[in-house]
This record gives sequence, structure tokens and C-alpha cells, in this order.
Amino acid sequence: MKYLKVKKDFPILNQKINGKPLIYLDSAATTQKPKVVIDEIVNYYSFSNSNVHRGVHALSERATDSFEEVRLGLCHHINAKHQHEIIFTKGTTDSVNLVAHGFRSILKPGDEIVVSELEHHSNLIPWQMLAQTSGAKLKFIPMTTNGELDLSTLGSLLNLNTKIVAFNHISNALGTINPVKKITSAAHSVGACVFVDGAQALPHMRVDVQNLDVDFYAGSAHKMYGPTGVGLLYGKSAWLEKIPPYQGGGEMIAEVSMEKSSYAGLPHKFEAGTPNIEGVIGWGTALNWLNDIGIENIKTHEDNLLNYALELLKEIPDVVFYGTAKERAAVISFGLKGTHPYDAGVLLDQMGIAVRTGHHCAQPIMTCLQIPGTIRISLAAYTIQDDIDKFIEALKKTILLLN
Ligand code: 7TS
Repeated sequence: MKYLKVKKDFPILNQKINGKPLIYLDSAATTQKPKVVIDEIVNYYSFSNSNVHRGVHALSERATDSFEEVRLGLCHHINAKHQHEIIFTKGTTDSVNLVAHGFRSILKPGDEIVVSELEHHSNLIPWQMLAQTSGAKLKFIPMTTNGELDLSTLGSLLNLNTKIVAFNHISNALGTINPVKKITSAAHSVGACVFVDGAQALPHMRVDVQNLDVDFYAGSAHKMYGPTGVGLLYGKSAWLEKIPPYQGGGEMIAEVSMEKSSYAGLPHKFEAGTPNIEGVIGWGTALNWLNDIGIENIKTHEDNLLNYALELLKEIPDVVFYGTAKERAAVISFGLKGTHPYDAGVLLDQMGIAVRTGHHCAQPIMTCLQIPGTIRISLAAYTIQDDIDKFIEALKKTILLLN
């Protein structure tokens, strides 16, 4: 079986934690950063630091060119039609809030927002807030016990009052890959706007926003080998033109008087204030790193490791799987019979293994499954077969210690 050999690119992975070699299986929370990204940020501050879109001086032009090159790179990466359809935000959470806030002036009582039950809180709470401020009604696409969305409900959920349908491309808690095109075309058939949280999809699979035909798509750089504090919002031009800016300030204006202002065109209308310049530039380097390896190669590598880990876990009688969708990616969520996930997490950490335990910011999923939380391992391009072997060995020890 062909596996990637990129672990050497990640300096952080070459260390001991609690006296044991670090096995990092929490990439859905954040991915580690290759050395080229770390170097690029140091390089930016050493030689190019300057504010963007302002000065006529050489440094500012250099920073602006590098910054805008990343917008173009992301535009190509997700196959957006126009560069101005890529808005830089603080991350996925910020992108959802930007759109949900924008709809405050569009929605009215009687309108409906449909959200899936499989969401990270960041793609739920902003819509709850929008419902509260606009008087719109919130409705839910339920999940099945194997962690898929129950699409048989779409017919009764969607109607001409549905204005927004929001859901994720891949669930962070269970790894389910949702059928974006199918839900999008059902939503569009009643004239609703489609918002997709792509935080977990962008690191693991090819995303083509034109092919998916979504109206909005959000992601975070830190989950795709880039820095924290920066992300993207893709929006079709027509929708981005329609919603008002989220924040006011420098950079987002055309003309300002003491009484009123007119706003800049896209994308600047949504980018008030000095952006996270080194974050964007570091993200550009991460994107080049990812594209040099190839997202399809990363997906194959992760799918192979996922199947390898699933086979080994299936042999352990104490393991109960949560989320067994047919289409899934890079995440395994499970429990150990008769134990709390937190206890396993603490013991695994003592053995150098980083996993996430708990509700994974998706409490409604846990409520549906009637569990307090899960143990989650999540994989990335740098995960190797030996990481899985060491994790399985440590898990077996954990079970002995907990029983
Ligand atoms: N949506 C999904 C599907 C996510 O997985 C996350 C973060 C977010 C939104 C929020 O992204 P942010 O960059 O704005 O914070 N998910 C996780 C996780 O699974 N563990 O820690 C963070």
C-alpha cells in the first residue's frame, strides 16, 4: 500500500510528550504546520512586514502582492468563478457569523432557516441568533443513528418560506461526508440560499464550489496546514452584493463623510481593518505545500489509514463505534464500554497519544446518540501507519487500566 512520507516536514512531531514519542491524532482540531509555513512567517516578518492595500512604498506593495496572490490561489483551489468571491475572515466561525449577521436585514418573521443536526456549534449558534433577531423559524434536518443526515425529511422541511439551508460538508464529530449537491439542489428548488461549512472538507478532499453550486462555503486555514486566526468565506457575487457588511472601519469604504459612508466593492466591503497578513501569507505557503503533495493523494493516504485503523479497532471488543456512515473521512469516533471518554483521553495522553475526547463542540449529536461524548482520532497527511499501531497498543493498555 502506498503511503505519503511527509511527517519529516513537521518539526513539532519530532518530540516526546510525557516521555513518549508524540503521536498526534487530533488533526480535526487543528493540523500541525510544515516547516515551510513556519519559515514563511518568520521570513515575512524579517523582510516584508508592512500593511496591505495602503502604502505606495515598496514594502507595502510587496506585502499586498503576496496577500492578494493567496486570494487568487484559494480562488483556483476551490474553483470559484471570481477572485473577489473569496473573503478573508478569522476562520470558519467568523465566516458563519458574517453571513448570519448579513441576513438580519433580509429575513422577516415567517421565514425559515434549516440547519442540520450534525453541526459543529459554530454552524448552529449564529443561525439561532439570526432566528432570534429576525423572528424566523429554525428547523432541523435530523441525523440517523449511524451519523448520516436523514434526507427523506427534506421534502417536508423545505418550502417557499425556507430562506437558508446550512450544513457541513464533513462532520468534525463523526467524519460523515454529506451529499452537498443533493441537499443544495433540493434547497435551490424552493429558492433557499445554501451555506456549507467546509472546515473539515478542505483539508481532506477536492472542493469545487461551482460544481457543488453552493451559495456560501467556509473554511479555516489552521485545519489545512496553515496558521490560526485566518479563514475564508466563499460567496457567489450576487449574494455577497446583497448582504450588508458585517463590520465597519478602515479599508471597507468607498467614500466617508461625518454623516454617512458608501462601501467598497467586493471583497473589501467585508474586510474592515488590518487583516491577518502573516496568516494569509503563511496560508498561501501551506496551500502550495498541500498542492505539491496533491489533495487526491492526501485523501487516498488518509482513506487507507482510516480503513487500517477501523480494522484494528473492530478487533477490540470494548470499542463501540459512533458514526458509521457509508461516506466518511479521516475521523473515527468511539467509546469504550463502561468508561467515560475523558478517562481514556487522560491515560492516552500519558502515553504520548493526543486524541480529543468530549462532545467536539457538537452537543446535539451527542444528545441524539445519548452519550456524554466520544474518543476521537483524526488523521492528516503526516499520520503514519506506525502512529495507528502505537495508538492501538496504548488503547489496549488503557482498557486494562480502566477495567
Ligand atoms: N466547523 C467544523 C466542521 C469544525 O470542525 C470546526 C472546528 C469549526 C466549524 C470551527 O472552526 P474555527 O476554525 O472557526 O474554530 N472543529 C474543531 C474540532 O473538531 N475540534 O476542535 C475544533
